[in-house]
Amino acid sequence: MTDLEKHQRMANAIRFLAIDAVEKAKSGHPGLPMGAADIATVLFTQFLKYDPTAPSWADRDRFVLSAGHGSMLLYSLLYLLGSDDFSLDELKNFRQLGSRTAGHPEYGHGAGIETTTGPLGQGFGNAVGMAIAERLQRDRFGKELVDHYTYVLAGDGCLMEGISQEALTLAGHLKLNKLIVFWDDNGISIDGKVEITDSTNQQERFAASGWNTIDIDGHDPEAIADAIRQAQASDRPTLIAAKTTIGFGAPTKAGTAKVHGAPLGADEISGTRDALNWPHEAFEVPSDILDAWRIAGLRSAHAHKDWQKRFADADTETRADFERRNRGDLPAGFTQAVLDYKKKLAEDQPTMATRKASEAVLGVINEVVPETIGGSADLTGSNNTKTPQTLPVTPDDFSGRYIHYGIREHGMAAAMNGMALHGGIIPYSGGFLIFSDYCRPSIRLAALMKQRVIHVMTHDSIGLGEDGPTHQPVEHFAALRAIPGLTFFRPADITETLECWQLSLESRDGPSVLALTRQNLPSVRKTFEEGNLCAKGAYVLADSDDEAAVTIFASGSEIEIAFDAHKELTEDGIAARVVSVPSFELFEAQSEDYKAAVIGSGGVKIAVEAGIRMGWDRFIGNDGVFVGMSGFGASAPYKALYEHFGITKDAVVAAARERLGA
Ligand SMILES: Cc1ncc(C[n+]2csc(CCOP(=O)(O)OP(=O)(O)O)c2C)c(N)n1
Repeated sequence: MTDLEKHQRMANAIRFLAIDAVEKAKSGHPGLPMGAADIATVLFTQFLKYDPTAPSWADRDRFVLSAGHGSMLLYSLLYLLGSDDFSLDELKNFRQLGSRTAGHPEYGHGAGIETTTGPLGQGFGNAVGMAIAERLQRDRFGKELVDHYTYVLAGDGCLMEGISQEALTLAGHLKLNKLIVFWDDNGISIDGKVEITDSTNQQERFAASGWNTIDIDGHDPEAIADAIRQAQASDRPTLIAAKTTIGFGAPTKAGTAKVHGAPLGADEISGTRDALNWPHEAFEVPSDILDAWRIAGLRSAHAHKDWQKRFADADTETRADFERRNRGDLPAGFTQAVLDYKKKLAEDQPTMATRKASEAVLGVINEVVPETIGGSADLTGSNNTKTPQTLPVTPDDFSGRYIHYGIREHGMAAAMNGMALHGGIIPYSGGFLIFSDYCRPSIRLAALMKQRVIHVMTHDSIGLGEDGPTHQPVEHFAALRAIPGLTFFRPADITETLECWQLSLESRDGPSVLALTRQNLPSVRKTFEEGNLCAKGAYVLADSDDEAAVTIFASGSEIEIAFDAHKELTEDGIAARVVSVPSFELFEAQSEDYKAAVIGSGGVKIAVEAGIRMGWDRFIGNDGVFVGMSGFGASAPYKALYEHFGITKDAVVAAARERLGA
């Protein structure tokens, strides 16, 4: 058997596992694995530094299947290489409940799935973050410990999605030369030929943003290997445009949209077996080919051993720091630093916007947590995410800790996911809360993947004032609270901001959004509390001596209004409480007893929040009073807006009186 024949048979093993699994599941996407099998075979058997016996080895190369619908490509590769998680039975269970082999690759289902993909373009965005993380870690720990590539397989769909523009321009600007993207250039998507909808010259597009580009026949193993070698030597990220035939080998469907996302059917499968000379039963890989794959799977064992030696030779402090960061543990001094600062705040009682509060808190955090990497989507001065510890990262210097992401919210959020997935880094960034809409697809995936990414989102309501309704979040609190697994925080003052930051950092298995104000807020937490009160999600901030006739629930900037109303009601002899609600999600996680006590059984219930009512009935019931927004905001100084929309102390007091008949 010549080398070429061997290569082709190894690639055919991928093709037929994909064909057979899709056929058995009666759904799935055989076209991409069949078309990209040659690329994957060359990459995984000759280049990818990946040891299936140590799949979480920190210095492995990352492979991201951005075109997640081609999931059977990845599952087949992992099975063939000898991964414990991807047995033949798992492949036979493709797309079934509880299998590791979900319709699209899902992070956490099995080792070797580096990220969840399916929403096209996301994987590419994640990979940019992984490549950034690699450069950052290499700068900190040296080439001896961190030196790996990030490979991506992207389809036409990934490159058509807008996120790809943000991802590729950021990667080109930062000269992420260890990022290597294969474009599976098969000219087909679901509706038919790509030419019916797009006529971009992708190579010119990438080249214009500082990429190295190479075009090859994606079925020629030598050309693929040469391209990877050239890419590895490049001082820029590389796009390898690989011309392929979707559904390669299928006699009547190859090269057409028919093979993109449906089982081939018995006749076509039999024709493909003949055409590719693969006379084996479904799911059968002949032993010589399986052996060849398993041997390829052993290829990186040496590299892994060598790395282990280098790691053992590193000094104790470096080893401990590297391991701690990769485990995701916070440094020992973190909790004490938070408490010390909280004590100081209880004494100082500063009045400031929570975005400024966040900056002050970050100054404390960044001093003791060296793995935070900050950033902003061109709103650094507004988001207050930069501190003295975080010097900018530049294309030629990754010793900094601050990324100027540019006006690329979606690319930023996707890259942050990739940085968190890579490990060793806690990414946080800044943007306007209104543009959480531009980050939402990636935030949702961070929640699905349980990744610790922290989004500082400022200018969180009509309180931002003059910029008007295009910039004023109204439905965003509710929309973010709706994402399962995301913790949405709206702190009321600097102490709550500190506590919410602490919770975000300690929340290792999920993303957080901190919604912060532009306008100044007084300190409402008057005494030092060792415990983190915000951890309960909602808590009684101001109580009444007698049983409360009125309970006012509020979050963030509206706590001030709640406080003023509480004062007036109390002075008038009406027993009232204020409940601060920094996080709906954390409140829901409390015991039933606690929740019942905070909500209270009787009395008038009023919620005040400069957003829509959705979600607040949980606290105030259907018959509670909501003082907030019911439509879009307007452009005016913020105090005028609060008056105009009736979100005032007087409105709260009047509603309470009316209900009480007092
Ligand atoms: C954001 C997003 N929009 C739409 C889809 C649905 N979808 C899945 S695959 C696909 C076509 C992709 O075409 P291409 O990348 O060329 O893949 P190929 O046909 O080569 O398999 C579409 C529209 C998706 N997964 N993600």
